[in-house]
Amino acid sequence: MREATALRTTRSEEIMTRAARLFPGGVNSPVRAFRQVGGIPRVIDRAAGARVWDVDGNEYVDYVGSWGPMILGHAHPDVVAAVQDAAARGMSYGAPNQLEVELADEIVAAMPSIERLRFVSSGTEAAMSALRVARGLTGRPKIIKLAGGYHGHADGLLVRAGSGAAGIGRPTSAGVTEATAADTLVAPYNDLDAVARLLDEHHGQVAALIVEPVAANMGVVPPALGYLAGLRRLTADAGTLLIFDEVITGFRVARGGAQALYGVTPDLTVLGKIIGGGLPVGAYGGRRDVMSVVAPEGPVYQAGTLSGNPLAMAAGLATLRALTDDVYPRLESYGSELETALTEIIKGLELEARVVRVGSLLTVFFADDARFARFFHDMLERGVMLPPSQQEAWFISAAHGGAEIEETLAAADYAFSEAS
Ligand code: KE4
Repeated sequence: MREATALRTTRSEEIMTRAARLFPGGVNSPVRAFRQVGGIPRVIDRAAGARVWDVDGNEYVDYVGSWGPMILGHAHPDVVAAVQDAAARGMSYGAPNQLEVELADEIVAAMPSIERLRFVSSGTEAAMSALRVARGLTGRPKIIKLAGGYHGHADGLLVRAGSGAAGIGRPTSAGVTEATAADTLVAPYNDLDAVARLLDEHHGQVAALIVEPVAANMGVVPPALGYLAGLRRLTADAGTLLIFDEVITGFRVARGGAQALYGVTPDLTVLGKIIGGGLPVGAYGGRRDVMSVVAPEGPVYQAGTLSGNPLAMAAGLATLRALTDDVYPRLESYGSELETALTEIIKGLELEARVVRVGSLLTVFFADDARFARFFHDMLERGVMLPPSQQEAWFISAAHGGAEIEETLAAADYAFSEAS
């Protein structure tokens, strides 16, 4: 492992100075700004396998993985070649193409609950559209989300739990009206009674409940035993559609996603990240009858200039085809070894921290953000790039192997001792 010398960040600083003049917070997505951890965001120059290099030439073992898409590792040769081939045939047609059909076939084969789907260009678009389908199909106005669940930045989903644990939502963002937020009900995650109460209080009013079947936007929080099956039962009894937001878990926790891992079938599934192989893709899909309400077949309108873009389809298709059966046991084995070793270090130091993992998603929870920030920078200085937020998951890829876990644990040995 490289001794921690203060890494050169000259070029990152120069570029971030220009970026600050051009973008709010100098970034195109807030979490990249390092606001929770402080310091200079590293400007990435290139990535390959399990590693990224910043513009100052510093190398890092990467656990951001573009927030999930890079499950094969960066610049996988099959994916790069597929995108190059597609680009040479034209960047975008705005017309049906064979690649979107091929990718949809792979998704439908992996997730039988999806009989038909629609591609869009982000997870946000997919979640927003799935909720519109549910409202269009049921004619009901309300939706339920779980506190701490993140489903993209559509207005009705930027809502936190209002006063008390469950009830009418309150906007989490300026620009979202109270009226919009009022149609979003919020319950604590892993609390079936709170959901039952909301469905009862708003009888016949709730179009859908949307849930991350493994929460990964408050750090990794697995569903309590029976929770997902309980949601399935409660929503079915209430005539409410159950939407699994599998933007992170889809093709990650299993090829068939969390719905396969936990054996619970949603009415609609929201996908993104991995199915685009790093290019902008989202999708929503479900039973034939549910999706029949979507234009041009039905009255629910949804459209997109770059939906089904051939390059994005090619990247997603190459990714899913490379996600062969042997990949998941490898992800599980790396994740398990990392979790065990990190837990051992924490125990030895009697540190107030704990590791939570589901497959290749892992979070180290600290008692407070300050300790997390210190840990983050101690790891960064030692060549390990973690998500710069305590509310995110570490994303392990199939390219992570012996060298990466050795460097990660050597850095963690030091960083945990500093945090203790
Ligand atoms: P996008 O619109 O960012 O493609 O997807 C939104 C979304 C939907 N559902 C889940 C479960 C998600 O995790 C996300 C986006 N994830 C975040 C990080 N956890 C993206 C990173 C970012 O916002 O920059």
